[in-house]
Amino acid sequence: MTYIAKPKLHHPNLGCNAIGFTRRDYEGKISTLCAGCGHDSISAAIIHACWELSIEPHRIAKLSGIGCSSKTPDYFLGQSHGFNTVHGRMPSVLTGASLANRDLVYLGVSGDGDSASIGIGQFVHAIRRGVNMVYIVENNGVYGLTKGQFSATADQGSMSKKGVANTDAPIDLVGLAMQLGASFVARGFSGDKQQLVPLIKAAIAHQGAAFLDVISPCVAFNNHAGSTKSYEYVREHNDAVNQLDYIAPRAEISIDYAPGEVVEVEQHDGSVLRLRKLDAAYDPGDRIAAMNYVHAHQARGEVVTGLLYVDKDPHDLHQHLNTVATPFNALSAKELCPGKATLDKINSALR
Ligand SMILES: Cc1ncc(C[n+]2csc(CCOP(=O)(O)OP(=O)(O)O)c2C)c(N)n1
Ligand code: SF4
Ligand SMILES: [Mg+2]
Repeated sequence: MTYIAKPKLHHPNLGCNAIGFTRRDYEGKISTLCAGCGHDSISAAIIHACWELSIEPHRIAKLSGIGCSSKTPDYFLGQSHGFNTVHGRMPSVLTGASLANRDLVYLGVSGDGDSASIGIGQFVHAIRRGVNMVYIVENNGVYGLTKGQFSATADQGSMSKKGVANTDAPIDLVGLAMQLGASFVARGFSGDKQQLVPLIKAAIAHQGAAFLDVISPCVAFNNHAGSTKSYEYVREHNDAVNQLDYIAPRAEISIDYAPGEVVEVEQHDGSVLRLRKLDAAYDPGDRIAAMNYVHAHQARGEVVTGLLYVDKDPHDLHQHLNTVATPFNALSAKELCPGKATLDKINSALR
């Protein structure tokens, strides 16, 4: 990998957020991805969302696997914690980190190859366990880094750059995440920042497993006619079910819509998800109906985007395991090691 640091100088009048940071404080190194790669737009949306949420950068931990998508955490949040794991192994490392320190915001960044092929076992278990995280798949339907082989999310019949049709059935990560019990499921498009930024903000505020599938065209290997993951195809077949406004806790709600036009979901931290319905029949609170809707539209070649499912009362792994609230690094040696007598008692209970 090549690393190019960004110059530190910036315009003195650059706006600050509530904790005094500029957008530049949330940036990383200069990207080495191909010009026009969808992944860079997702990095920009993450920077925007974290800056607007005024999260202190040291409170975020970004983890990834291997791929062009998994390289991107180097290009945003340069002052945050980072861990670039082995291919497909981000979810287990993230789960361990989250169990050791629940005070951080966990941002898992992966690719369709990283999560739907080599890492699919890890993906499904992190989701079904309800790890409190934002899990983003930057989905381009190919293994970009290894030069454009079809990935497991490539649609059947989608054409490769060389004109060969994909014959395998695709894995739909959104449908899978809903079936596995993710409490927040959304799909965005790297070419629609207006839709993507509030989805990322809402996913960060969500206390549970939040999964975000972002269609992110690979301009080098999968942006031609006949591909269902190209900019042109997604723009033409994008079926957005709602438009989300994320309203931070205690922020004033300034815009009013006519009754029935919006659905409001209050999250545990007091933030409000305000959903302007673009499809009047769509209910993001109904998991089964959402799965049916997404699959029926997918069969027609449409790409359903927006906040697809949200559980108003999510439970996460910490609640399931009744873990201690204090991060391990703040516990004393006595608390971490309760002594021989306690250990003997545990061991004898297992005999
Ligand atoms: C264990 C292992 N197997 C295979 C590879 C080769 N490899 C590197 S990246 C990659 C696929 C990346 O695809 P994706 O996750 O979709 O990321 P993209 O580059 O498309 O963003 C593969 C197969 C590897 N690095 N490690
Ligand atoms: S090969 Fe594709 S995925 Fe990788 S940086 Fe280039 S455009 Fe992006
Ligand atoms: Mg890919």
